[in-house]
Amino acid sequence: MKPSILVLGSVWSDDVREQVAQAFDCHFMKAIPQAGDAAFDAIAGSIRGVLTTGTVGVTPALVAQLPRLEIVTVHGVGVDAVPLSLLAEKGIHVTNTPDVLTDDVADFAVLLLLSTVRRLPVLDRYVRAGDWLAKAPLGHVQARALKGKVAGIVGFGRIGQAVAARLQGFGLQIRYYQRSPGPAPAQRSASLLALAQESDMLVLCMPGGADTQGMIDRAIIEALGPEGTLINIARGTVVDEAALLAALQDGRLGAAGLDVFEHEPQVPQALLALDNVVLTPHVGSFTVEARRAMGALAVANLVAHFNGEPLPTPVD
Ligand code: 8YV
Repeated sequence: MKPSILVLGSVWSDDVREQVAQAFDCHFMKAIPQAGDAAFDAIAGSIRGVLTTGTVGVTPALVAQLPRLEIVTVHGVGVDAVPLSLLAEKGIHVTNTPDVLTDDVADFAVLLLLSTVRRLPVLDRYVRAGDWLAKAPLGHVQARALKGKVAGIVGFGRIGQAVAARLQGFGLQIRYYQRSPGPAPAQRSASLLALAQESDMLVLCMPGGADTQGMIDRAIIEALGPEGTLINIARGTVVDEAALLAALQDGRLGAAGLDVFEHEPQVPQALLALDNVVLTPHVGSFTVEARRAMGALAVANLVAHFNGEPLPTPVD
């Protein structure tokens, strides 16, 4: 008999669905089931594994309803939506999908940075609206150059370093900040505030979770300044979204490219009205190739666990 697993979230491509369905008795649910969900109650006692996304994760309440749970597999690198210490206490394994998405997420960070500083969506809308034909003025659009400027990377792990390597090719000077020193010869600023003061653009690549919650606050945003650009491909929770919105509205911050939001998929209505922002729906790893590799690695972790083999990518 195939082990029963719960598959949470709405990101699954047909090939991931097929792969998991081959190996497991799968129960798909788009969101974490609410108390009193009869369909879930009927299967909860049989569930031995959960496959979930980086943002849906699992909650302590869900874990409490799954008495036979042995493993939580995250389809993504970030594990901030998973209660790691609770799962460790219960002896439940956790895995994620590092490395296979690094290049595509780093590419996306660069894409979002370029789109933001060159105001790509504004220009696209200009053509579509017939403004080019109508010879409407374009001089108010503040497209900016990258060359010779300083890019500050917050979080200098695998993704941060991959972003830095790409941005060097655009003639940007690179600095970074994280608590522990990263690999030489990259230049680490003395503090996050110093990095924001020294940089023309900040690219957020740090993990989410309690340690980084609200780290990009009003002081950091103001230090980046009226000509500065903020790019967030990390987690919405790392930014004080209200402070960001206010600074973008009144010109204390130049521009922002945002792939993640505090309460996604909700995006503050006022952000939608701004021309100095580029908004995308949490798609850093959204390529056919990365999503296929993430799916395969997630399934490989589940299969290894149920075969009693070492887990390919456990989270410590
Ligand atoms: C995904 C992510 O969007 O890797 C992460 O941490 O946030 C993303 O790659 C998500 O986890 C897809 O399942």
